[in-house]
Amino acid sequence: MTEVVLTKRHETQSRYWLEITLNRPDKLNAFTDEVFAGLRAALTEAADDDISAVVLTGAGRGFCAGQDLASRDPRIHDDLPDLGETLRKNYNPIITMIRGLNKPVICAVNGVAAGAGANLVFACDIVLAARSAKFIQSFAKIGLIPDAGGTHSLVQALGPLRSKAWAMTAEPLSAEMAQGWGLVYQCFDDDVLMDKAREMAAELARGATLGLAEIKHAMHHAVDATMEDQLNYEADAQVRCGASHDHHEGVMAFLEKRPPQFTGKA
Ligand code: T3D
Repeated sequence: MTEVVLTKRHETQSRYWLEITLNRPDKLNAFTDEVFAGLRAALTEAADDDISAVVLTGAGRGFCAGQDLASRDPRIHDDLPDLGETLRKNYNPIITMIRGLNKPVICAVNGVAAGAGANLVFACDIVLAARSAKFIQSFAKIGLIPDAGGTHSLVQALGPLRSKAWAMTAEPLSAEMAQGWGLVYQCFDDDVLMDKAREMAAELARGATLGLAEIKHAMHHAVDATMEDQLNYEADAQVRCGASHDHHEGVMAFLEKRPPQFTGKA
């Protein structure tokens, strides 16, 4: 049977990064129980200490079309599904795992990202998109609300008014519009997207991983913090970063006018 989520380890100067590919291209990589299990396993592998960066992408012409709606076909399934359970069991742990990873997660959005597939993108740390990609909050078309963290990440990125309008209209947003809205960091021509994502992953994998993880968690913390809380958080995080090998090495490399040799270790 074809594996519905693929992982590949890449090496760069004795550091490693992981490429995760959603692999149900004929169904635009829509989520089934098998995809959830595969993605959870892939993210568990991504949490390994020797992995310093992650790229998440999709096979074929789509990134991910959200929940597989064939598995919700009311003509086949008499009982109403417990959507609370499916969110708690499937979507929420995946979003929590991505946000908790102590390393950068790059999302290379190769094509359409719809429903929970779009909100999976926005749980990542760096979003790169092919110019042909589009984003759709499809939920309103089937009477649902944005899930997989969408109501949180959209409001943070767009504010409540634009978030409500986009979610209620379920209009497709082009990659370039999404970049203009601050949802995408960079857009690339389709044929170079993966090269650019891999270059960035290799660069980050060679970086000061502990510091990169602290950047990620500090930004997450800031969302619900007052300025005073955040100043304290920064001071505590900077103690951890300042004690690291990589901070010492970064400063030495600057003073000695040479490239740093980071280890990613404390
Ligand atoms: O239920 C719960 O667990 C609650 C949680 C919900 C989370 C959610 O994600 S809800 C939102 C679910 N997703 C959608 O509503 C999106 C449905 N898909 C679309 O609207 C369109 O497919 C797209 C706009 C994404 C792309 O359109 P297009 O024209 O480029 O492609 P297409 O022809 O519609 O799709 C290609 C194939 O993928 C097609 O299969 P076929 O006919 O060639 O065998 C299509 O049925 C299949 N596909 C696309 N999306 C899904 C899907 N199959 C199952 N589930 C899908 N979500």
